[in-house]
Amino acid sequence: MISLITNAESHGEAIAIRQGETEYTYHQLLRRSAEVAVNLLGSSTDLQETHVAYLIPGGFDYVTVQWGIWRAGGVTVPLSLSATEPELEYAITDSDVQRVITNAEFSAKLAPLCQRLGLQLTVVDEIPECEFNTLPTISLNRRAMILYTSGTTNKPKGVVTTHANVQAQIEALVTAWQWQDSDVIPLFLPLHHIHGIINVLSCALWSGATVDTFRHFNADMILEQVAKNRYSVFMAVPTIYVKLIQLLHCMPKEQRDGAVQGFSGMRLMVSGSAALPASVHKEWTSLTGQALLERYGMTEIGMALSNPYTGERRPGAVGQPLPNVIVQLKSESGELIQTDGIAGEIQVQGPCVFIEYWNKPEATTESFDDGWFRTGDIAVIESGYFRIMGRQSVDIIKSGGYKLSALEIESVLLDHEVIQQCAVVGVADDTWGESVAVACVLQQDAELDLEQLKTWCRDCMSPYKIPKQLKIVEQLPRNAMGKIQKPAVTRMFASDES
Ligand code: MLC
Ligand code: AMP
Repeated sequence: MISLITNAESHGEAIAIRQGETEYTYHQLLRRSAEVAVNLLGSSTDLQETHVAYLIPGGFDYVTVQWGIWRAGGVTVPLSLSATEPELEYAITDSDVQRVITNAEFSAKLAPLCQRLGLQLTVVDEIPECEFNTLPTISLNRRAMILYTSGTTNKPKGVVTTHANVQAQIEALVTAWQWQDSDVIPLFLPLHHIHGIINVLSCALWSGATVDTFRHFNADMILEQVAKNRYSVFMAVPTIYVKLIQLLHCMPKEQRDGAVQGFSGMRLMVSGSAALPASVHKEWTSLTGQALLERYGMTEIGMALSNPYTGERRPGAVGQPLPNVIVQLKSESGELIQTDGIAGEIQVQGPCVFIEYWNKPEATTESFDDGWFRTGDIAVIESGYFRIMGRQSVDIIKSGGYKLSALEIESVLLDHEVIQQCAVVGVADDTWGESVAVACVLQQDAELDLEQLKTWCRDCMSPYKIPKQLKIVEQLPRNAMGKIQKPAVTRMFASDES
C-alpha cells in the first residue's frame, strides 16, 4: 500500500495544503484524489502502470492528481510549467504517456499538442464529484513516477522510481530531519523535480504537516509570511538564499527585522540541488542566526548525503550518508577511496535508488558500476564530512538548481539558421551558481546578437536554458582529435569578466 495515502487517513482534519487564503484538509485530499482515481479508471479496475502526465501548478489540484494517478495504479509524469511545446512533446512521447491531465488554465496550451499526439486530455476542474468503492491495492514494487533529468546525453532521460523508492527517499528525510505534524513549510520550487516533490511536498504530507503552496518563488509574498512566523521549515536552492540575502540588505530596517526574526525562529532551513558557497552559508548565519543544513542528492537516488540535524553543519560540506543510503567514493582507476582528502566519484546503493531510465536499457546499465549508481559527482571526505568538488562532465550545468545538458542546448542552437557551430558551457555566477554561455561560429557574413538569440530561443527552450552570454568566434578551440575544448571556451568567458 502507498504509505503516503494511508498516513493521510490518520491526519484527517489537519490542514494539508494552504493555497492563497484557502485551506484543504487531509480528508479533502483523500476524497478528491479518490474521485480523480475513479475518473481515470473508468471501467477498468487498475491502470496497471499506465503513464499519466500532468501539468498543474503546485496546490490542492496538483496533489489530488498526483495521488489520484497513484491510487488508480498509474505512473505519474509531472510536466514543467515553464516547458515549451517541443519540450512538453518530448517528455510526453519519450515517456510513452497514455493520458494527460491539466487544469482549466493550461488546457488551451496542451489541447493542440494532445490532439496532434492523439492523447486524451482531462481537465481536473471538470472531474465530477462521485462516490467510490475500493481502489486497487498498489504493491510497493510497482513503478510510481517518471521524472525527466538532463545528463551527458543530448536529450533528458526519464528516471523511473517505484513506490518503494519514493517511500525510502521520504523516510530517510523524515527520520533524519525530524519532520513533525506541527511543521509548516512554504513550497515555491518547481514540481517536476525531486526537490519540490519529495523533500518538500511528500515529506510534509507524509508527516501530517502543512504546505503553503506558491506558484513560483515570489519573495515578497513568502517574506510576508516568514515575518508572521508562519513557517518552521524552509527548503530552497542556493540561488534563492543569495536572492534573499540581496533582498534583506535592501529592505527598510523594520521590514528586515520582521523577516529575520521569522527565519531565526525556524527549526530547520535546508539548502541543496547545487553547491552552497561557504560565504553564503556564513552570511546567512550572520544575518539570521540560522546554520543552513546543506544536503546532496540527485533525481536518480533522492537525497544521499546530509549535514546533521543536530551537530555541526559545516559550510562547504554536505555531511554524511542519510539513513539506509550507502555511499562509496571510487577513484578514476577503480579503487575504493578510504583516505581523507582523496577525490573520487560518489557511488550510491540503497532502497532509494531508481530502477531504470525509461526505455533506455543501455543508459541504465552504464549508470551502474557493479550494482552501485554512478553519480558523476566528485567528492572528498574531510574529517568525516563529504565535500563535493565538482562533476566529471563539463557538459552538465547547474543553474539556479536546474540541471542542464550543454549538449541538449547545443543541438537546439544548431537549428538556428546562422549558427554553424557552437559550444555551450556553464560559467561561474554568484547568483545562479553557473549560468549558460555559448560561443558560436556563424555562417559567412551572418550576424547574431544576444537579444536576437534569446528571442529565437524562447519558443524552443525553458527560460533557464536560454544562453545568458554569447560570444561570436572565428573558430572553436579544439584538441588534437578535433574535439571542442570546453575548458578553453569557459576561460574565454571568464577572461571577459576580469
Ligand atoms: C532565470 N533567469 C536566469 C536563470 N533563470 N538567469 C540566469 N540563469 C538562470 N538559471 C532570469 C530570467 O531570464 C529573468 O530575467 C530573471 O532571471 C527572473 O526569472 P525568474 O524565472 O522569475 O526567476 P526566479 O523566479 O527568481 O527563479 C529563480 C529560482 C528558479 C531559483 C526560484 O530558478 C527555481 O525555482 N529553481 C529551482 C530549481 C529546482 O528545484 N531544482 C531542483 C532539481 S532536483 P529577466 O531579464 O527576464 O528579468 C535536484 C536534486 C537535488 O537538483 O539535490 O535537489
Ligand atoms: P538533478 O539531476 O537535477 O537531480 O541534480 C543532481 C545534481 O545536483 C547532483 O548530481 C549534483 O551535481 C548537484 N547537487 C545536488 N545537491 C548538491 C550540493 N549540495 N552541492 C553540490 N551539488 C549538488
